[in-house]
Amino acid sequence: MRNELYIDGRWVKPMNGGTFHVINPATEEIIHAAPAASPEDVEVAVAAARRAFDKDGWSRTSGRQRAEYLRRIASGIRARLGELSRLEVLDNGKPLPEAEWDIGDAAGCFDYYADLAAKLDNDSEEEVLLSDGRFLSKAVKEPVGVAGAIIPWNYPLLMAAWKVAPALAAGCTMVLKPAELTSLTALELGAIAEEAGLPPGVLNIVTGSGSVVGQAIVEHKDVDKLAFTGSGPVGSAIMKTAARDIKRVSLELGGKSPFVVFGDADIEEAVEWIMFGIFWNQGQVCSATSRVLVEASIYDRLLARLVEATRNIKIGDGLEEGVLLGPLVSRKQHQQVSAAIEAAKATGATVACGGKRPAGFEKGYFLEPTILVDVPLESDAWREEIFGPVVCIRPFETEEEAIELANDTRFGLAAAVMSSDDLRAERVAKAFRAGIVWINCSQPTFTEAPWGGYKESGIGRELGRWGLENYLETKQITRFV
Ligand code: TAP
Repeated sequence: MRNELYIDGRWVKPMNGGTFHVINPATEEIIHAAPAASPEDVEVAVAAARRAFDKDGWSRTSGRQRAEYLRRIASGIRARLGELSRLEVLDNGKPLPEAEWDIGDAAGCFDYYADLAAKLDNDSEEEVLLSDGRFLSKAVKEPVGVAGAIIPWNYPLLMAAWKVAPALAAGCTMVLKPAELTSLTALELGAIAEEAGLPPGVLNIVTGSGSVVGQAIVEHKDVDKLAFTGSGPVGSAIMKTAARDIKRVSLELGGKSPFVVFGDADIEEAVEWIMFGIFWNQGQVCSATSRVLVEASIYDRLLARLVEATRNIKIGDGLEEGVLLGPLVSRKQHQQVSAAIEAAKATGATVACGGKRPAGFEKGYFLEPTILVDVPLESDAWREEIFGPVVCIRPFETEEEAIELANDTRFGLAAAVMSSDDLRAERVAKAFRAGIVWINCSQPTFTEAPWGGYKESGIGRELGRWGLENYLETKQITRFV
């Protein structure tokens, strides 16, 4: 576990000597004192990123050269999959197999953007003769500049990969700030980049709090683009500050995603996908399908099966064999999610299962997987993101009613539908006002497919070629002939 920041290709202590405690959420033990950067450290990091972009020529390297570095980073991550996965569990609490899955995906993300970087070299557009026949014009793509990335704690290394890989592929340089709650694997990414021979200043990693380190990045005049994943209020504040000097902004924010199950769906399959959709990563997932709408004809049977299966989920320390649900990430998150369940009960909702600290767990931020029924449509439990293993479930009568209920939210990140009628599933998928829609499944995420939200769930798309566009400008070059 590292106690230095990665700035300009070197490991440096924070200038003010600051540290913060890293706590294992399964044991509540302090396991490390991580480096807390100051605004002065951010200043040095941004200057290094600026120099690497403008003077050292990262922006002018060929896509193929950048691809080479990205592939080496991917290999470095894979070579340390076991170690990085364990660190992620200690820091975040998630079960080890989930952490291994995330780390493998992070490596895959670097490989994917290596391919796209290499393709950029052959991406030059044909010159076209403009209307009066005396001008030739073409459009070229160029990197935006210095990017600042601020990421959350739910997928620590994976969220870093989603931002670092496309930014570097495009030819941008970056200053990355992981969440204070989960900084360990992001710092390891610095070590992997160093081993990959990435030129100094191309990737800088500064750890510390959002209000100090994050804010300093957001306010910095030499940062051209901000990429943020996290809560709506912080995303909104970032956008406001960024507006001052017209920084480019992409935001991946929260959701309250619906999962519509029709009466012709297979109940067992539906239960499996619902559980995957809401309990994976302890429900701390922006796209978690946290509102389940079930056609009245199968509602009682599906609910009974869901309750039974949920009661069988093995809870425990993420390093323990067979555990499917670890602790929440922090005491604060545990308090917030527990308070949301209590508030739901006060509005008339009924706890069908879960709802409290599991028996036998005195330490650790553990919470039972929870199913809420009879949740009033106007209550916070139905409308606001809980970001924990809590699902609200209710019956519906008609397709129109299901769509109306599904779309009645200020969020629009994800939505899912299950039906054996393909035409109906397609119709409902198109009717959802959400950026990500799953048919007959929930949550599978692919590096090749666009990721992002409608409405208050964000701006822009990550992943796929859309993720690369976030870090590119388009320039027209026109000549007089
Ligand atoms: P946020 O406060 O939004 O944290 C996300 C990131 O932003 C962290 O790196 C955080 O730093 C940083 N940050 C905080 N304030 C900032 C500021 N003023 N300027 C720049 N950066 C700043 O989320 P949270 O407090 O961890 O979680 C709160 C709620 O947000 C959760 O309950 C959940 O509803 C939602 N959330 C959503 C997502 C996704 S993926 N959409 C992810 C996490 C949380 P520090 O944490 O280090 O201070």
